[in-house]
Amino acid sequence: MKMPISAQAKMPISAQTKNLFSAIGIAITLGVSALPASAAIKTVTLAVPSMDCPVCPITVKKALTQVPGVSQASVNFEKRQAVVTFDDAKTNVGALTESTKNAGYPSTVVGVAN
Ligand SMILES: [Cu+2]
Repeated sequence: MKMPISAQAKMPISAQTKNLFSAIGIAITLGVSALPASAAIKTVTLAVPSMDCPVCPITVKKALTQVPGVSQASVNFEKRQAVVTFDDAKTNVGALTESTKNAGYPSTVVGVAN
């Protein structure tokens, strides 16, 4: 009689352990699949000092948003800055500064955020 009781007592524990492992497995799977997507989206702030009138930001914004991989670009004339959200699997900061330069507005990187 003692043996079946101890065997029964162990059963739920091993079942819990299996559930725990499968939960960890799911968490790892989700983590791995979510990581590249979240790491790829970055936001860079560019200084664009040569913008000298309120129409300039329109040209700069157009140049930035035409770069493949750029999802958003907001250009602030007062700050002389552009804040660009991009997928770093598709483009990079160098391509962004190049695009504003080609549009007539050389820019430099203020900072990059993930
Ligand atoms: Cu202008």
